[in-house]
Amino acid sequence: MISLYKFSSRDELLAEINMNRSSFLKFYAMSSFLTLQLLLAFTTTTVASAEETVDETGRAVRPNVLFISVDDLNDWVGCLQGHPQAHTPNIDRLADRGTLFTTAHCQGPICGPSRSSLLSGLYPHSTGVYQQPRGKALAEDQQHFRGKLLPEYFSKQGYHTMGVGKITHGYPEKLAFNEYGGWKDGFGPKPKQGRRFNYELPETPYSGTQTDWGAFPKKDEQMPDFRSASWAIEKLNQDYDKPFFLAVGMVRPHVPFYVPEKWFERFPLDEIILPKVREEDQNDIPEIGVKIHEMPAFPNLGWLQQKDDVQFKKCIQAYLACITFMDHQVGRVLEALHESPHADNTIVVLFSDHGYHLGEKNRVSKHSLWEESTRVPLIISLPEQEFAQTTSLPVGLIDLYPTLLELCNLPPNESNEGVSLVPLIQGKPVPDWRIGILTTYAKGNHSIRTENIRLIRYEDGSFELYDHRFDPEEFENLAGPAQFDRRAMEINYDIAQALSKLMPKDEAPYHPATSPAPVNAWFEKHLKANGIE
Ligand SMILES: [Ca+2]
Ligand SMILES: [Ca+2]
Repeated sequence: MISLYKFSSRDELLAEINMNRSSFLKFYAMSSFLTLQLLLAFTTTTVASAEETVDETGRAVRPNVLFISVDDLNDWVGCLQGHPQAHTPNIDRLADRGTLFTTAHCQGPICGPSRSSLLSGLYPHSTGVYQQPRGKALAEDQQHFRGKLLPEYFSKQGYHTMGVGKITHGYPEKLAFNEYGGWKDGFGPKPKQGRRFNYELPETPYSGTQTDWGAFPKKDEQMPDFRSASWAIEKLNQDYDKPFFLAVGMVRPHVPFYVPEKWFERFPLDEIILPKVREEDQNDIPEIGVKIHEMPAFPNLGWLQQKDDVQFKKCIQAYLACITFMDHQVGRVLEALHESPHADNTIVVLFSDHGYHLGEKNRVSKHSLWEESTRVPLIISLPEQEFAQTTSLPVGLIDLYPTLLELCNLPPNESNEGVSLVPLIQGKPVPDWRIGILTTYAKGNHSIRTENIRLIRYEDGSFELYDHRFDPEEFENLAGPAQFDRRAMEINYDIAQALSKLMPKDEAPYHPATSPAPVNAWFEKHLKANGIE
């Protein structure tokens, strides 16, 4: 039985919004505050000349950056408590000495749009990269991307930039970095002759997937993430005559969920805790919401649940195993930094490009405007920071670009559309902080996430509205059909209207680099209608 919607008036909505505005950082230890101010002293220095590397106190004016990007990792990390069995001791330790952003969301819920947004500092609706780009075609775009990505900016400001593994999507890594360590084997290695262990692709005209799960290959050393970590460790053990920006792009837990057997052993199949799902969850969402989110090539809930959830359990087990494997590789890199001469002047940032559904909303995939797809882990740890802090103010990956420039005392990039997170890291009052953060999936279809509320607005004007204080799984669409009395419906409509004002009014046409391959029938029509064929 659904109770009346929780805002009884517009004043309560305003109160919600004001609560956002007046929220301050929640310190685990207030006594840490002064320490943090001291740590951050360097960020308040005016921009120094390229030659100056330390200030009068010997502190690095231009600290190094270790930029760890994880692929398709949702909130199943210990510090975000997205799954009770998630085991990520290394990421959690980083959060213990950094700022953990608990309401962090991607700007595009698939790789290409998310990465092109965070690396360019531009929203998808500004560049038109709403869907995956073809090949490396974004390099042809002089206006938004060519020479303008975050590591390229650092390079122009005198940094030595290095990258390894998956960082860009649709843009050549060799252009993006001064030194690129490669990404051999892509999302593999994979069994011979296209063999799969658990999931066979169904017959469908739509985009396929590498989705499958199993214990493979035999050794960690065969995994791209192991090699990426080793390359990064080697780089951390070298000396540099310039500050460095080192990007490490982990590919697990991206599909296929393959890692060596030993990573599965921690998660016995009969002990696996399944995520909360409802078979009829999509009954209360608008028709376009069902169609836009259909994934015919991907596993659905019915398939996962057959024979007493056997594949459901295996899928969760494998995703958890992949996360712990990836966390171990991250741990190797962090340990190397800790042991290196760069430990006391390197900022560490760790994030995922978007989240992932594991059965929720009838899907094992990203590609959605719901919480599981949009929420990401985001941690920023300053040099020598020894304590944890969290903030639940809404932030986005788009904020990374201006944040890192400010933390490194580099001049701001005027084209950046995100907001520097430095005031949040410094614990300053931020009365004008944004109310909600935007995610876009297909032109004209957006979501706004505040600290407590998610609004989705589709291109036909229909809404979904969720209140996370009472419904963290987004089961109850409060803008759903006829579930409320008239008064509640009116109030919900007002809230949706108010929040939808935060969505973009002007949207760029689809980028010419957009790949024409549709994931479903809705996208087939939509892309054609937008001139992408
Ligand atoms: Ca991804
Ligand atoms: Ca529902």
